[in-house]
Amino acid sequence: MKKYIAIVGSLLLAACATSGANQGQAEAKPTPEEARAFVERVNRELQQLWTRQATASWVKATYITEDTDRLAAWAREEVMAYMSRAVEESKRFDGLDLDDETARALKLLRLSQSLPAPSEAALRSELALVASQLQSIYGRGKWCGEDGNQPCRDLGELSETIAKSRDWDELLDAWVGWRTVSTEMRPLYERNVALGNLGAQGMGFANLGELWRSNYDMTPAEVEEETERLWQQVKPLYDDLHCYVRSRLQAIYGEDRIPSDGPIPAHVLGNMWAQDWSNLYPELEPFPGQGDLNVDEALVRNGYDAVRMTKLGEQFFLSLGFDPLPETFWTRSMLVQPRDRDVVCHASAWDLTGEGDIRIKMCIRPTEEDLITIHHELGHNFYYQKYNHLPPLFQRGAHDGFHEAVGDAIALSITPQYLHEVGLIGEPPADDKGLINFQMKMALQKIAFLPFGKLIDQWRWDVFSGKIGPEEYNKSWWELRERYQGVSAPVARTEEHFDPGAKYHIPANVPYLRYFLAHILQFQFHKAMCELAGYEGILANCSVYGSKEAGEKLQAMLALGQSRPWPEALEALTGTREMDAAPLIEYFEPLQNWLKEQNKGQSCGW
Ligand code: X8Z
Ligand code: ZN
Repeated sequence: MKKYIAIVGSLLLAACATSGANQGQAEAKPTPEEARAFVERVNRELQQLWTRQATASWVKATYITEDTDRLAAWAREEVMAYMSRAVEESKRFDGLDLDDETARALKLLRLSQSLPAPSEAALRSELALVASQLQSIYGRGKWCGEDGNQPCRDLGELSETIAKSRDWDELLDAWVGWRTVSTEMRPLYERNVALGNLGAQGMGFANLGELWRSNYDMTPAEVEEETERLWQQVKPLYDDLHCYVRSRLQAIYGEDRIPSDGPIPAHVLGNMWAQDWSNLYPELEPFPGQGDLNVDEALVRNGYDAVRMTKLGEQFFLSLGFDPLPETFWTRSMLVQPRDRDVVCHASAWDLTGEGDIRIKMCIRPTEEDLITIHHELGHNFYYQKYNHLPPLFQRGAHDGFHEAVGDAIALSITPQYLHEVGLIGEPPADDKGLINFQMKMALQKIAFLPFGKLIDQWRWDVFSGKIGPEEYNKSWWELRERYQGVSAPVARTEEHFDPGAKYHIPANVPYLRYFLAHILQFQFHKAMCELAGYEGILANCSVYGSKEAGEKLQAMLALGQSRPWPEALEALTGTREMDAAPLIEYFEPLQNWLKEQNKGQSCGW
């Protein structure tokens, strides 16, 4: 690292001296060979720097203290500084006629940080610390009651209340309580936005949102159009689901609390952010008693612990022909919440070295939700393994939505029949009633999520561009929640609060469009793999467990990493180059027909 600073320093110095001394003489034009050598060096140095950053970041996320905050911030600062310099240096090659691979690597270099820093050292360290602190506030967050006299509860415990309680006030207390944690983030977040924008400008983008939207092999404007197009494809299905759920909740909480023509209060949907409604399934089950989908109970009854649940997930990937996870995955991952310290429980997958030290960090509980999340996280890990042979700058998903979609696509194969075969539930009924029940559960996860997945970055793009100023952070947030999700704040919110910060990805600065795209893509992957597996029948009932044909094509797609534009990767598995919600619509067709019947005579919408 030190060596590299010296080299860059002398290069810059040399350039200044030359232009000063040889007025009028053109500087030697760099050659494509130099560009290639530059990329090779950056790849080598990045692997080392990223390993240091990931290591510090892992320790901090699994052991939050002021000290680990600082250590992680320093490591991040080092990477940020390197990146600013490398990008500056790479500008020499602008306009050169380069081979595809080198040109792509240079482009990705500017896009590889979701939070680039300003080049001024003081601002860079400020940003690194702000970013680290925002995450830690989230990770440490607890609610101990209005006067601090309730037993303190962390996000896991508060989420459990939101999932299980049907008591209006108890739900409200947990919902409001968690949002007291994010109020102190507001000034830090403002700095995060201002400094992140400066960093993005240094990389050649108008603001950070433009940088994020530039990583899809399309223009930022095309990304917005594409997202809107996909949303319009699925919105009718969301509207049908919303209508049905609202009327059923009305039966529980009364018409004065759940008005017939308005949005649904956000705290009664079974999830802290109202992004996944499947915890309401017992109340919303279309045909009560037709098929037993209670996996939570079965996991407990069968003595599943975190390791066994994770092994079950690994087994699915092995059945498709993937290589097993390395031994170190099992010894170094954090699978359960430690009892003696604060950690960031939000599930994540890690690749610490770019060459095999892969892990997950998760506070696993024996629930179906966590079993699915394990498959989601393992999807990231198996992706890492498949592209580890590539240079570090290409060790990414074809786009970030691909990375998020892999594990989810596999989890779509966790059908009632599959669950039965692994001994977790009884024989599923073969009739339509069983199918509609199962589809309802899936829709409460997948369809409920879609508008949420879209609006998070809708909000951030406008925040980064300055269209939404700090004085209306919360107001604009709730406008979007209402417009897209048809969900409202259950009590008045003000600009004292900072409700966006109550969602992990805002303080952690993780772009969110990826999850929206993943929710579309995973159905494309699923359909393609089912066809490869030779499956014929209702898409929702297909499980590709054991199909080497499906596994082979999936692995071929993953092995491309980000070395090629994403349509090529998509084509490798699905034969198409477009993102398309048609497979999702097809998957849910039986349920959508059923919902339309149920909603007859209702006034839908909000
Ligand atoms: O953050 C995640 C994963 C880690 S990449 C657990 N997800 C989003 C969320 O929790 O909000 C998965 C679904 C959406
Ligand atoms: Zn993920």
